[in-house]
Amino acid sequence: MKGRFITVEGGEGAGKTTCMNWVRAWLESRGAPVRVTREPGGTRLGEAIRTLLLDTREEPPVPMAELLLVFAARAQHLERVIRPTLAQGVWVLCDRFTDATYAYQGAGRGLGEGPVALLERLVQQGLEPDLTLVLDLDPAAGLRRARNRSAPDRFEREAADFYRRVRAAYLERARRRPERYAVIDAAAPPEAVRAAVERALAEHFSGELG
Ligand code: T5A
Repeated sequence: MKGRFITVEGGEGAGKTTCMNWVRAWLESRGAPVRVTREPGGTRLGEAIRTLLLDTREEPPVPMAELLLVFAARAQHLERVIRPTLAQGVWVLCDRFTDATYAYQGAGRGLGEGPVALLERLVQQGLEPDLTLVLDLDPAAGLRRARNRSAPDRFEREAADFYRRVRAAYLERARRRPERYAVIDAAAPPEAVRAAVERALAEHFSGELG
């Protein structure tokens, strides 16, 4: 049996890292083998591309170069990690995936959905997550959380309007395909966020995991 593919998305500081730990614990407690990974990243090449994308000391890529770099990392990740892992029956839990590209490069950078959709078809050949958890949070609150934790990366230096577009894009994607997404109120206290995440997992997977 093939593994399932779950992604966690949201704006800066929405609590993805925290949420990934909850999802992993929920799956493992039900006997599902899980591989945790992230984008951009997940392979040596992908992590090198991540550094190029996030490091404020690097030359900033123009939006189209940024889009192509994200998909270059994704192509490597899919072929070397995601597809083989799923084929072994192991679940893949990924911190961000193509919804982030629609949100950040498509909406945030203003490239639109067209170029993202084109590359998605080319690179993914129909593969998409079984479930995407969207942690929804007012961008100002998310940036405050992220800045309390570490120095801002290149994306965390964008203007407020950029994050409003990112948030709106995530919500719009979830609205169009409610069966593939669960929108979680990430402004709630951690216990409430965890409960909402676990409800979404149960709704989607308890039939197959018990
Ligand atoms: N990117 C990525 C693109 O532009 N295109 C793409 O296609 C892809 C894949 C890096 C960047 O790459 C861009 C988007 C990103 O800018 P990242 O490192 O995954 O991606 O993204 P970040 O958003 O920078 O991740 P962070 O690590 O900053 O945020 P998290 O993981 O969402 O937040 P987390 O869990 O570390 O929590 C932040 C703080 O909040 C607290 C936590 O303890 C922590 O201190 N917290 C809460 N506080 C109160 N209430 C709660 N419910 C809380 N939950 C967590």
